[in-house]
Amino acid sequence: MTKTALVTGILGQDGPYLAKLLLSKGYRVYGLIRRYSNPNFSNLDFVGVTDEVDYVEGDMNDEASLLNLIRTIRPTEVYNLAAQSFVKSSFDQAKLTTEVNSLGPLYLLNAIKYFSPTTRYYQASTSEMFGLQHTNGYQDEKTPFHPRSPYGVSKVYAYWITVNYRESYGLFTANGILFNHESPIRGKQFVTRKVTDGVAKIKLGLAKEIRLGNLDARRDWGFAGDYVEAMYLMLQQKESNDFVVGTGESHTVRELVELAFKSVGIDDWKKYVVIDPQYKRPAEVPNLRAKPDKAFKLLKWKPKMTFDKLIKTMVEADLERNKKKTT
Ligand code: NAP
Ligand code: G4F
Repeated sequence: MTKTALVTGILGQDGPYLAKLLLSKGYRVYGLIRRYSNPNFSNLDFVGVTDEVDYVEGDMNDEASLLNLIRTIRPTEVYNLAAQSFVKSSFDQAKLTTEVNSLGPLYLLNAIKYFSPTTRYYQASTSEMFGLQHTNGYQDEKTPFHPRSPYGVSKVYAYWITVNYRESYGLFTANGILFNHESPIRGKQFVTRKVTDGVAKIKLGLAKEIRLGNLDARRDWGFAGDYVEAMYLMLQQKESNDFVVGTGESHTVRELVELAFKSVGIDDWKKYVVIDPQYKRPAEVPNLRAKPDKAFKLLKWKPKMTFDKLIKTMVEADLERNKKKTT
């Protein structure tokens, strides 16, 4: 029997990498997209799977559309990647963020409970749930949550409703508590891509500066292509479980900036960076660093791409894309 997967958030960053992985394993992949006059398939084009995905229409805010999809497709697995995922915007659009990120997962879980209880469910949980909390400088599955944004708060609800439907109804549900992961198709608002795109533009003479917020924040940055493997592995386990996924290394935004400029031969990066208060947050998450021992042991998962390689790869991709604008 061909396995089927419904992937929400298929047009985002993680969706295309996950779709590619599942297709390579012989899955039929259904990708949920919202109703658009002109949907943007550029991320799927980048990984080369646009024509292999079956697109289905729905919205995380529209319960009936999700009920109907689960009832008709009855997928082997659901990967719920859809979210309002930009932390900064969640402060200004808290209600929308809560509806998509908290109620959306509830609608999907209810649909599975009523119409397809053998479907396995993956919830895209996040290290943002830890916020200020850490255990000796790290976060693992036992670290308590103290979210610092409406985004983080919305994801804590989704985390617990995912656990609750496992405990209450015996559904196979897994939370992947993923730390920051990036790639050449990362949205340009997020700091890695904002920096790599900005550096490429400066190198090519298309821009003069990059405006940034807090350079002291530390993040555990990995490669999205590695992290979707962990998502897949979580749904192949005997028992459902929750896992922290990260590299175990953290770097400041300042280090990221320095590295990106260095990769194009610019050492005096401070000339090009302007600190702009509009990019600071009402409450910051200062330090995220994963302790992914459980994933290493039970999933036998390991990140393959280093931070240096990741940033260099992103800068190179942005140089290529921006060069096209100069010709
Ligand atoms: P992303 O690039 O922002 O993609 C999010 C996707 O969600 C987009 O395709 C978006 O659709 C879709 N979406 C938003 N609202 C929707 C709605 N109402 N109905 C249907 N779809 C909707 O995010 P990502 O980086 O791929 O992350 C995937 C998931 O992992 C997210 O849930 C995120 O919160 C979580 N996560 C990400 C990271 C990370 O570092 N990347 C770390 C931990 C957890 P449109 O394209 O139509 O806008
Ligand atoms: O790249 P960011 O916007 O990512 P953030 O807030 O860590 O959230 C991302 O990772 C989470 C996992 O931990 C996901 F759940 C979430 O969906 C998203 O994918 O910001 C990273 C850091 C922050 O501390 C921010 O304050 O960079 C700092 N920063 C400094 N200047 C900036 C900027 N961030 C952005 N986006 N833009 C700046 O100009």
